[in-house]
Amino acid sequence: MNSHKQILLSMFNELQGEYLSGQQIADQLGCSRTAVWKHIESLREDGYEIEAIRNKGYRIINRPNSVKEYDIATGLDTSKIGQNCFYFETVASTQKIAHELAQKGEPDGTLVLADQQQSGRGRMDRSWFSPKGTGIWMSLILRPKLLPSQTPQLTLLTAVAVAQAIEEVTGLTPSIKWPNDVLINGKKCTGILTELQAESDQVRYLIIGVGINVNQVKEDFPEELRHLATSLKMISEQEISRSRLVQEILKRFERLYDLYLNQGFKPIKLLWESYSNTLGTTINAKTMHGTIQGKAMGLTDEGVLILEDFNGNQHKIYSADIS
Ligand code: BTX
Repeated sequence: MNSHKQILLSMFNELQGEYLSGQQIADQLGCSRTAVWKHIESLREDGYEIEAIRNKGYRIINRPNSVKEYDIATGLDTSKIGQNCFYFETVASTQKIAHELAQKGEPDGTLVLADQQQSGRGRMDRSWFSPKGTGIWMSLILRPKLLPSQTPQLTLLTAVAVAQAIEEVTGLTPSIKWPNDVLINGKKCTGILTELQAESDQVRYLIIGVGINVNQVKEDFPEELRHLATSLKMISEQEISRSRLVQEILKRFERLYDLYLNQGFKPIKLLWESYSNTLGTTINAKTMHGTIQGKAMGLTDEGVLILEDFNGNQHKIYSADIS
């Protein structure tokens, strides 16, 4: 059924608003006119507004802002990333599902998406607010041949892919706060969480979780997040297509991931630096061993942040909260 829906949606996409006759659909799908009608009804149940005119056919006049498998698959311009996709209405956390699927052997590039998370997680056991129908809550399974110590580079790479995609789809100007927050106008619209399973010196698999506030309005956020969080809609003042943004992220991610696997972290580092709002500024880095204050000087070629304290000593920051 889903693949039929996907073919049907691709046909509608190609026609760009023209009518598609019942007979054309029946021929393409190899089914009866009654079955065509059932497929159309099923799309309507999913929120598609479809006009039906006798002797002309069907035309989509409005699409739901959903991120179901076929919303992502229709028009997805990647060869691997996101081609294998699992969608859920409500989950505890897409990270948890992605771990389960990875353990069952789902391949590199598999995507898990949910419309809502009830226990979305952030770094260090923090929670990630993931309300229904308005955001992008997704986890990507990757199986790169990397050392566990290299994996933070993929978090940085993901932040670049998200920033590029937001720029492309919304025209907004995002910045990246080391290591993993994508901000707009200084407020957090995206969080990235990388988790891995590794055997001694080799990554078995990696799960990159991305949470993006897309179409929330201010009142949708709980009081305690309102001063630090924002959504793309709140800044751009327009409703953003979630599936279009997911597709753009997957496309950008695939390009950067290929570049990274072929040329290493250096080209990614340059891109990351071009979006950074951290470099050159004085920051507090709260690490597991205490807080260091100083100037963020840059990234090493491995993606580690270099902080110079007021005595001129340089510190390598592998993991910290920055303020
Ligand atoms: P983080 O630890 O950098 O950020 C978590 C902190 O961000 C929270 O303590 C809270 O202050 C704030 N916060 C919580 N929810 C939001 C929100 N919606 N918008 C802005 N700020 C918020 C960042 O962790 C990593 C987040 C990854 C989320 C994705 S969603 C898909 C996947 N599944 C899952 O459970 N997590 C990831």
